[in-house]
Amino acid sequence: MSYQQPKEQQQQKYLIPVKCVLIGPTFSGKTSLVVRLVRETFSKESQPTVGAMFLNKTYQFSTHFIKLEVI
Ligand SMILES: Nc1nc2c(ncn2[C@@H]2O[C@H](COP(=O)(O)OP(=O)(O)O)[C@@H](O)[C@H]2O)c(=O)[nH]1
Ligand SMILES: [Mg+2]
Repeated sequence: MSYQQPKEQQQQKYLIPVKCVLIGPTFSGKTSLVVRLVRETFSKESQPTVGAMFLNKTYQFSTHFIKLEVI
């Protein structure tokens, strides 16, 4: 009988973290781009970001998981 790893450990094995930093002038659309990508929403009334904003989203490609971390 073969030992089966828990699902989370299996996913961890195939997890590829990708970090992405958006840099640009105020009001150039950085926050909107990240929010659109991660939450699939867009608001015309976005508030200026104080400090840094951090969001992440995981995509699955076959057996591999790409964890995109955007700041
Ligand atoms: N028309 C249009 N407006 C956008 C677009 N992206 C962002 N905006 C608007 O531009 C303004 C600044 O966007 P924001 O994401 O806060 O910019 P940030 O300061 O770079 O984070 C907001 O009022 C957004 O609604 C876009 O692709 N098209
Ligand atoms: Mg912003």
